[in-house]
Amino acid sequence: MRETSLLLFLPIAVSAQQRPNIVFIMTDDHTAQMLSAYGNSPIQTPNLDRIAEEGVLFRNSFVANSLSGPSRACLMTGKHSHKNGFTNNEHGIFDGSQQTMPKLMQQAGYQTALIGKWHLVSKPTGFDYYDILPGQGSYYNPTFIHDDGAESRSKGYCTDVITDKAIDWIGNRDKSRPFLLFVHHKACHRDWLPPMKYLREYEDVTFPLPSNFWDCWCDRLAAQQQEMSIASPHDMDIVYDNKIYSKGDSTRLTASYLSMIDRLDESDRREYWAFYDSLSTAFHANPPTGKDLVEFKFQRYMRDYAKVTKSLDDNVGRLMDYLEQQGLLDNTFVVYTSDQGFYMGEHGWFDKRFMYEESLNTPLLMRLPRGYERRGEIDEMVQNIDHAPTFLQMAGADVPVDIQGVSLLPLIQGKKSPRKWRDAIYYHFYEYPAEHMVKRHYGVRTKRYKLIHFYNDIDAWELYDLKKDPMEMHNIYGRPGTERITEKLMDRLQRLQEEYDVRETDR
Ligand code: SGN
Ligand code: CA
Repeated sequence: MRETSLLLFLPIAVSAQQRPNIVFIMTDDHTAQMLSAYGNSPIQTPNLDRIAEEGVLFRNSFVANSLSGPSRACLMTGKHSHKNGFTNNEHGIFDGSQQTMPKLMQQAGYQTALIGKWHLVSKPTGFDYYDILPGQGSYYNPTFIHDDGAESRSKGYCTDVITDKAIDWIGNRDKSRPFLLFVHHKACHRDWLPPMKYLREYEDVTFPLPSNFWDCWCDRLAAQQQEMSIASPHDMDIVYDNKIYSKGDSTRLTASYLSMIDRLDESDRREYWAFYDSLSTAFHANPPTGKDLVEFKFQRYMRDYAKVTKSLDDNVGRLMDYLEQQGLLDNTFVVYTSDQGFYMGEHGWFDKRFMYEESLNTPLLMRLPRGYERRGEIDEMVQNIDHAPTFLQMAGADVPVDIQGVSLLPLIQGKKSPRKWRDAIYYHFYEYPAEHMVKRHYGVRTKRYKLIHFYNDIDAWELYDLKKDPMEMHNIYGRPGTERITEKLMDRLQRLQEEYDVRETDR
């Protein structure tokens, strides 16, 4: 059964003109370990931190299916993947004729716009305006598809361009109605091509290795069979991912890499090559091997990811400043999140997909509009299917009963959380066999425990006690003493599957 008690919280009574605007900023693959407000980041993100300082930070913010397209479909519908139909990037085409949150927001009188990554293949529906990247888009001089179907190449770095376009849209909007604007960045997606102005940033930083960087995945079968390890030359490609290259070198991803750099203007291209040529020359003069090579790849990965993230942080600040200058900030709900979390070397990995903490979590910060009193950290478990009902309730619209998420307004309206909140979340990952080879799995996470079932190709269960083992290094499934908790979690999982109407055929 859905948590009906949460539906009893009614939106605060506000007149049509006062209804808050909503700016939803979503990045790609930006993870909480690289956002300083979360406390453990090796880089500073002052503009993002400011959102948390002036608003709220969610400690336990999760996705329903840790992959771009599926996350976006969950966002647009407020439903789990098996209900919105977009279960994986490789075979998905979003059915835009279904009920979506943007359409419902339009009906409630909001103007809606989407700028940046879309990734749902079909034409966006429910938007008064859109300007989207084709597929994953490009970092350099990116091409956009406009809502009239025309395509054109913009000049500049993708994160700057998307922010410029968002600012332009806000400036030119219909000022008589509230708005909902989705600003969807490509940053910080693979392969982490830096903006020219930060090409040389972080080069003197040595990033600490996560404590479980050399994980052997000994008691975890699916983890042993993934293809997202920094160590593996096949998974993390020295040319494509690490940008270490000399004439004549070629890997399976060299052509993709070169085509992305070719998009740069000539002078930038020269500067780009001058910088990475010098790194490549130093590498080839004294090539590291074994563990040294793996650590070298980790440092290169971290540095480039950090450069991309710094420019993202700048641009979030720029958008916030603009809202402030326009006098819009006080009546705008600003949400910052990512389509999922990411591994920054934990378990020896990059990428996402697994139901383990780093990729199940996604950052979530909010700056609240006038009248919403909550500040500081929120510990309750929330999920990306919750945005749709939250926006609808904030707009004073009804939340259709088939929406599976719950509105977050009870968590942000008052000074404290309500006494009752969800005690478990459901997760399901489908994209297999596919790139990175993470097997299909579903599971349940409670405040303290996580139970996962890898159900195709292998039939393996995993159980973690997150209090004793926050890095998920010890699969205690089947160990003596875990019988009672296993039984309870199995039962909770089954009840969640019933509540969300997951059928055998949905696997
Ligand atoms: C690309 C990347 C993958 C990544 C997927 C999905 N490979 O295929 O590493 O997992 O996107 O990412 S690349 O060679 O093209 O860089 S998602 O965030 O869009 O779901
Ligand atoms: Ca992503």
